[in-house]
Amino acid sequence: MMNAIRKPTILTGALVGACFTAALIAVFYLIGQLVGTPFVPFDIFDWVGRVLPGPLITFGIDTIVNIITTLKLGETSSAAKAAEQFMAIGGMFATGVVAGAVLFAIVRRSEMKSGRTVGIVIGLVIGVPVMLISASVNLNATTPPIVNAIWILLAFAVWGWLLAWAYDRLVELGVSEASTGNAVEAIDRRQFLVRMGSATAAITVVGAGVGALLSQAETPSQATALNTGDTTEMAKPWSASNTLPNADDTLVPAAGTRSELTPLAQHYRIDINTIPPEIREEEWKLSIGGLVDAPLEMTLDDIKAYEPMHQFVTLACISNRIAGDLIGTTRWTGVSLKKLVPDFKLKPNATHLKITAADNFDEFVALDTINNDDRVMLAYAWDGLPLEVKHGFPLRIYIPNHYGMKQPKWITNIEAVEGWQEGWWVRRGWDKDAIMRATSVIDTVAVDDAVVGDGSQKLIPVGGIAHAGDRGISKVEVKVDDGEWVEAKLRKPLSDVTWVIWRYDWPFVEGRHTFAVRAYEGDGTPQIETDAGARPSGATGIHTVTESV
Ligand SMILES: Nc1nc2c(c(=O)[nH]1)N[C@H]1C(S)=C(S)[C@@H](COP(=O)(O)O)O[C@H]1N2
Ligand SMILES: [Mo]
Repeated sequence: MMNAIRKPTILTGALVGACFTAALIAVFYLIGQLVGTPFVPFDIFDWVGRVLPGPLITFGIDTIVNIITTLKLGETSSAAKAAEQFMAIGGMFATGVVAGAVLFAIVRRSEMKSGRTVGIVIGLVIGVPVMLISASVNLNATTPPIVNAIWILLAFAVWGWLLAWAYDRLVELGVSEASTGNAVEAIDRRQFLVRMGSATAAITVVGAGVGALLSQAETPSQATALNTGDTTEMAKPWSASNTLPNADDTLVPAAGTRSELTPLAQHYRIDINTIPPEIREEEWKLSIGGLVDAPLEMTLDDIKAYEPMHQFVTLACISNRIAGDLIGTTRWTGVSLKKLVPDFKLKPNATHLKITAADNFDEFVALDTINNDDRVMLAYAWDGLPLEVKHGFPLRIYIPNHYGMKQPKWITNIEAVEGWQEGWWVRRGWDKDAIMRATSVIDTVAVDDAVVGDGSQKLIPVGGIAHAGDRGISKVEVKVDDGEWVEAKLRKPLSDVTWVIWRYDWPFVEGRHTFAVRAYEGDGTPQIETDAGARPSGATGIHTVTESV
């Protein structure tokens, strides 16, 4: 009657897989925080993002952004990063659930006495590719690659072994109780599952909790502290003790208009990494090679030794939607590339620089662009502080008039090449030039801030921003309902590459109204009014806001 013993089901396998995989993820997290080994779910996610075709990636990102904006989950770029992290962990968890089910299915069907070998094999079938993927994309581990490889393989092997051990235990409990009746057997099995569930849940909670505490303890709010070793003194941003260059402009923005200078903590962040590469200044060098007389290496101090330049810059992501929050303005400090390039000793046939970053992101910039525009810069500070890790510490490039996708952060290599090639996002179907579109946004209809105009007419300040790369804004117009387009007043911008703050004092009429805004570029070219999504060249269309006043 041995055959009467019920073998553990595939569903039980999925449950066992869920328990042990949750614990495995927590252990990877905790050990990562403790000793600096990779957190593999993020590595796998980043790798998948790099190998999937561009349209699929774009579709994925669009879907995430749609959900974030529809459910109003907060600032787009940080909500999106949180969503990516959640998906990364969820993906690994789901894989583990399936692995548990598969393992139980295989062992059930076979005549094997024990599933341990199959368990270890399954662990390694997953562990080996994960180890290789992590080795190829991980940017944050501080432990040697060989240690990481061994750790990942070991962890997955033990995990697979434990799945099989659970199967064997369930079988044993079945056998020992087979003679005394099914009810008792079921209770023993259930008890085992409950104990296994509690133990793995405890590991998961403790691992995740302690890991999170550790990660908070070591996150300096500024790269300064991290990279100078100086943790006692928190550097202050430039804007804390300086006035803006247009401070004398008398136009007061309508209440509720965004800050003209984006606080660093609110600047959007977009890149291909679940967690940004953390570069140590001591270990970093900028390598310059390709079509040069002799390859060159520069430290950050070498670069800082050049005469610094400061400029106010509005940066936007090409995937920013009309009135989206993937746009920000701050004060960039660095060196004009035009000043640096002669010291690269380029060969005469070099036409472009290929800029490569720590995360393998790359873009090409024409030497003509560099030589015709002093504003093209290698930047190492934002608002007077060293670049934050997520914004590209230690070095990023700025190229006026182009969306962020043309401008690598975390630069490690510059290679002089002959001829143009497609950069990272261009290869994935985005515009090869990525010239910033003219755009205008209504930030506020300041109903509670009415002013009194001529003949005691009540006026409601309406305001926002307009931007058109380095082409400037010559005029902004506002339309209420089906009225005429009326010119708004413009504030002097912080520089010729930043957004312009506009304000229109609207003669109040009670009711529900739709406000629309449009801008003209410096040379009078009107912004494109037709609605078009961000892909492939940046969103166009008119921003409208409907309010009851
Ligand atoms: N190395 C690297 N640089 C990068 C990216 C990236 O993924 N990797 N993303 C680019 C994109 S698409 C944008 S919009 C800007 C965003 O810069 P920020 O995150 O500092 O706002 O960085 C650009 N530079
Ligand atoms: Mo972007």
